[in-house]
Order: sequence, then C-alpha cells, then structure tokens
Amino acid sequence: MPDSPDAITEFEARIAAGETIEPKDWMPDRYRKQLIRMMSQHAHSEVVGMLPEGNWITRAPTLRRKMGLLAKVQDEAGHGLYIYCGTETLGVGRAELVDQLLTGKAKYSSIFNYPTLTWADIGAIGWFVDGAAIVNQTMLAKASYGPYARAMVRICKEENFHKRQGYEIMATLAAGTPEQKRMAQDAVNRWWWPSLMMFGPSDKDSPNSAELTRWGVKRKGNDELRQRFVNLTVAQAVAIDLKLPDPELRPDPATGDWHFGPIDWDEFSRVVHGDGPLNRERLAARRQAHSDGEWVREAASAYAAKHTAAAAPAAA
Ligand code: BYC
Repeated sequence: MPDSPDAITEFEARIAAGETIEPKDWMPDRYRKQLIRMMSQHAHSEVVGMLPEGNWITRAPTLRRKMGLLAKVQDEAGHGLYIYCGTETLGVGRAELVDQLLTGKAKYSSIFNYPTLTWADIGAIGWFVDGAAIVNQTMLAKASYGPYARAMVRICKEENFHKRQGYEIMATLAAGTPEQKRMAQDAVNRWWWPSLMMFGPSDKDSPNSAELTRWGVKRKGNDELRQRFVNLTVAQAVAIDLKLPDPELRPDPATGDWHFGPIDWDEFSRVVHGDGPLNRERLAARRQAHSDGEWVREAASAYAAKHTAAAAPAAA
C-alpha cells in the first residue's frame, strides 16, 4: 500500500523540527529504501577499503607504522560492522547486503579501486581518503536517522586518528631524502583526483541528493563538501611542501574558496560501473574472504542455536 500523504506530511514536519527518526518510528518506504542503499554502500566501502591498506601491513617500514596501520585497518572493519548493524534496524539482514556486494549489485566507494603502489600511498589514503571521509561523515553525523547519525559520531573520532597517521607519514616522507619526497609527491599526484570523486557527482547530476536533502539525511550537497575538502587540504599540502596536481588551483576572491580544475567524470563513471584499475581484484578478494570465512559463520550459528535452545524454557 502506498504511504498516505498525511503520514508523509507528519513525517516531514518531524524532520523539519529537527527530530531524529528512530527504528520503530513510522517512515516512508522510500526513506527506508534510500537509507538501506546509502548505508549499505557505506558499510561495503569500509570493508572493501581495508584491502588497499591491508596490502601494506607486512611491508610497513617500522614497527610503529605497522601497529598504526594494523589498528587503522581493524577500525575500518569495525566501521563496516556498526553501519551493517544500523542497516539491520531498517529490516534488512547483513547476509543479504553482503550478497549484494559479492554479486556486484551494490556499489562501494570508487576510491578503493585504485592500487597502493608504494608506502607513500598509505600516507595519501590516510590524509586524503580519510580526510574526505571526515568532511562527508561529519555532515552525516547530523543525519535524520538516529542509528546512522550515532554511528558517524564514533566513526569520525576514529577517522581523525586515521587522517593524522596518514598526514604524518606524508610529512615524514616529504621531509626525507629526495627519493622519499618524490615518492610522496607521486602518491599525491595519483590519489588527489580520485579523492575528489569520492564526494559523488556534481549536485546537478546527483539523482538522489534532492530526496536525501529533503529528508535530512544529507545536510549538504556533494559539491559543497568537495569544496570544503579542497579548501582544507590546500593549506595542509603547502605546510609539508607537496603540490596538489591541479594547474587551475587558485584562490577565488569572489567566494573565498579555492577554485579547482575539472574532474574527469568519464573516469568516475568507468570506475563506478566496474571498470576501474582494480574493481575485479577487489571483488575477487572479498569473495575469497567470504568463502574462507564460511566455517566461522557456521560455527557461530551452531553455537548460537545451541545456547538459544538451552536458554529457552521447556515446553509445558
Ligand atoms: N563511489 O545521487 P548520488 C572510508 C553513486 S569508507 C561509488 O550523489 P548519493 C575508508 C551513488 O551511490 C567510507 N559510487 O548518490 C575506508 C549513486 O548510485 P546508486 C566512504 C558512487 O547516495 C577504508 C550514484 O553514484 N564514504 O572512509 O546521494 C580506508 C549517484 O550519486 C560514488 C562513504 O561511503 C562514489 N564515490 O551520494 C579509508 C560515504 N559517489 O546507489 C577510508 C557515505 C556516488 O543510485 N555515502 N556514487 O546506484 C555518501 O555520503 C553518499 O552515498 C555519496 C553519494 C556522497 C557517496
């Protein structure tokens, strides 16, 4: 049955009054679907996002770096789990969502389809990718859906540590030998534009933004957040003497923003639709991990079933 106009009006009034929507509250079917789409995609991004960095755990240059990276990658798994739990409150199970990822039906962030070629890429991911995620997720911490917003508060705290470890890696390399500095600059050159693409298409080409904004899930548009990220990052690059690879980058006195050059939306579209540098490898790695973990899921379910049965009162 379609949602009644009166119920939708009342729901939208709650959002306009700044109320938080909780799992047992009435919500339009479309709101629920949009949240499931966006949150599950976010959870998948956290999980797939472990792969590019996980690739460097055994090759971290010092024990301190290895411990930092291990902790970060583990945090990303935790972020995925918080958000999958959030989606469960909307009535969809994690197994179904994971299946959508593994069969290629669900998206995950385009950024994780790029390779990590050198240690400096780990620095660039922390600085740019976690930096972009903080800008996006600080906004989502004010989203109208309570479980998603609350997950973002905790995630943003952890992302702050991630960003600092990445920036520190870059600052160290940039102040190191000429070869280390070249490596840092090369990583900046490769990760900058894909990081800007993380924010999604321009608002005029974003089919979901209007609805998500009306319902208070998104509080700011993709372009505004992207601009905020550029404005914050320019000064950080200057401070460690690395150059952002954009000849058009200049302050715009009219807006107070940093003007940046055009984004290659054809590349974005190719990556989002499965044809990026490592899309196939990423999905293959996730499928392999899922299959390797089958015995763990079976054992956990058997344990839960046994203990649930033991705890149940005997039938009269
Ligand atoms: N990549 O209408 P739009 C992390 C899709 S991980 C792929 O603007 P929306 C980390 C979009 O889904 C956290 N697809 O969509 C982990 C839509 O397709 P569908 C990463 C993208 O939802 C490990 C279509 O394009 N952050 O931090 O209004 C290590 C049209 O877009 C992308 C999140 O996941 C993309 N970049 O806005 C380090 C943030 N952009 O679904 C770090 C949560 C767009 O209609 N998500 N698409 O077929 C969001 O904030 C929003 O979903 C987006 C897109 C801004 C990404």
